[in-house]
Order: sequence, then structure tokens, then C-alpha cells
Amino acid sequence: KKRIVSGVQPTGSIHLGNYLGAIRNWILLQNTYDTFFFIVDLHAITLPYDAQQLSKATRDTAALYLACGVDTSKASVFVQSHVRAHAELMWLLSSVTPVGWLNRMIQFKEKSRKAGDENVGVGLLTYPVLMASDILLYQSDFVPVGEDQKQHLELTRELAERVNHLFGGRKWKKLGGRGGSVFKVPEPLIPPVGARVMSLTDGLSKMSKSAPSDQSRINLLDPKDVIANKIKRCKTDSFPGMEFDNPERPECNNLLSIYQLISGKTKEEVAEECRDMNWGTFKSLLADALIDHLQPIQKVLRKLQV
Ligand code: AQP
Repeated sequence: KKRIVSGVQPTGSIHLGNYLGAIRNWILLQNTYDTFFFIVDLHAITLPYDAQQLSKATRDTAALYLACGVDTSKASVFVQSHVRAHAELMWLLSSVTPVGWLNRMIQFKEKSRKAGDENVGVGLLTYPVLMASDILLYQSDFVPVGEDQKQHLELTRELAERVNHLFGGRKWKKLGGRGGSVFKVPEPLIPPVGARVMSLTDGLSKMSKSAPSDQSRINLLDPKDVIANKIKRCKTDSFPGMEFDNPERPECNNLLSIYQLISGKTKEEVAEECRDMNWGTFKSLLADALIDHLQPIQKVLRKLQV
């Protein structure tokens, strides 16, 4: 079986982007692949954190995986920091990672700018090396990620190739290895729809945990009335009807894509169904679909958390 690894950080509140871009896809993948889904708590400490909150969020994130349908009889589910080899391999990899590669990472540039110099630890810079270690440790074939992680995955591939070049082949055999390559070079698995779920208040920015306004995202644990209210208040435009792929209507495209994924309908079916709707009608359709989809997850979660 081909192998897949993926994880989510136990920081902030897991939102619809994390769900549609990552967790939801795991449910199908676990039937076909050898899957490892972990809670990446070591990544979560790269920005200032509260230890008690992190410990609770780690358990809550595990419960959420299960509530979303991750099945422990099919997938290995664990906490990253419980497997010391992640941190150990990271040290070995960091010794062969050029600092220039890390300085180019967009996420580092953005997060360090937001956090301010005083709050930026070295861990934020070396974050992608830990991610490479998470993946290479398991000789993964594929890594399901949203668009935002594409650059980090590219770095993982370059690192695997670098290690294979430096230590692979005959050198690897002399060290007791099989010869050939030390690491498998993994491929990204980016979902065709949902890879970049956008903010509810700005169709050009990604939905994210760290956005200051909670109105910009649907959290998986938002109650019914909060979901309805957020959808009601989300950004619209003054064009008639609803349509996909109009660059002047990023919010419309984003909400239709969310509806497509949540309803399980095809893009054509959604385009046809919603073409003549006004914003008001479409928003209540979307809010109802989201509530119907998320309520069973929330119900299981409440049971797990008892
Ligand atoms: N908006 C998104 N659309 C699609 N996929 C997304 N992912 C994150 N945001 C979106 C995917 O979720 C997985 C978990 O990512 P993470 O644990 O690294 O999440 P994060 O970076 O803490 O979450 P955010 O919201 O992305 O945080 P900030 O505020 O830091 O920007 C990954 O597979 C990711 O691609």
C-alpha cells in the first residue's frame, strides 16, 4: 500500500478550510492508503503559546479527527511529540538545510512579520524542516495538503533529494542501508476543490485561524445560530445571480465552492441550481447545508469529550 501522512496544528480553532482542505479528504484516503494522521503539537510551539491550553487543544484536535470520521482501525492517529524520532530526524535534517532555503519561505516571512522580531523563535524558521522530518520519517508517498503548504512540501522534496545525493547509493550501503535512496521523495496531494477556502469577509484572503476577526471563518464547532449569522453577514457583491470563476466575484466563487463540497454535488449541478438565486436565497441555502453537515460531527464530538 502507498503511504500518506498529514496533520493539523492544535492551535486556535479548527475551521472549514482545515476541514475541506485536509481532514475531510483523509476519510476517503484511509480506505485505500496506509495512513498516519497526527496532531502536530511540536509545530504549534513555534509561536507563543499557553502550555495548559495547548495540552487541551491537542486532545480536542484528536477528538475532532475521530468525530470527522478518522477511523483508528484503518489509520494510525497519534501526537507528534510522543514520537521522539520526529525531533531527532529534524536535527539531522537541519544540519544539511541551507538557511537560504528557509529564508525564502512565504509562511515564515508572513508569520514573523505579524509576530514581531522579539517573538520570533528559531523554531519558526526551521518549522519546514520539522515538517520534512514528519514526512520523510515514514517514507511517505503522498502528502494531502492545502495550497498554503505547497511551498513547504517542495522544500521537503528538495531536502529528500539532497540527503539522497549526499548519503544515498553506495555511501548509504556502507552505512548499513540498502543502497539506492535514503528517503522516498513524496508527492503533494492537493484537492481539486477546497485546496484554498477563502475568508468570509474577503474572497482574496485564505480562511485562517490567525485572522483577527472570527467573522472571517466558520469554526467546526460553531453553534447553529453562529453559522447562520456568519453566512448572513459575509461579504457579497452587487452582480445579479450566482456564478463560479468570475474573477470580479471571488466571494461568490468561494461560497459556491464551499456549497459544492458540503452538498456533494458537482460543479455543474451547483451552477445550474444557484444561477438565478439572489444572495439572500443562496446564503440561507448555504447556511442550512453547513449546519446539516457540521451538526453530526459536533454531536459525536460532544460524546467523545464527556
Ligand atoms: N483556507 C484553507 N483552505 C484549505 N486548506 C487549508 N488549510 C489551512 N487553511 C486552509 C490546510 O489545513 C491543514 C492544517 O494546517 P495547519 O495545521 O498548518 O493549519 P494552520 O496553518 O494552523 O491553519 P491556518 O488557518 O492556515 O493558520 P494560519 O492562521 O496560521 O494561517 C493543512 O493541510 C493546510 O494546508
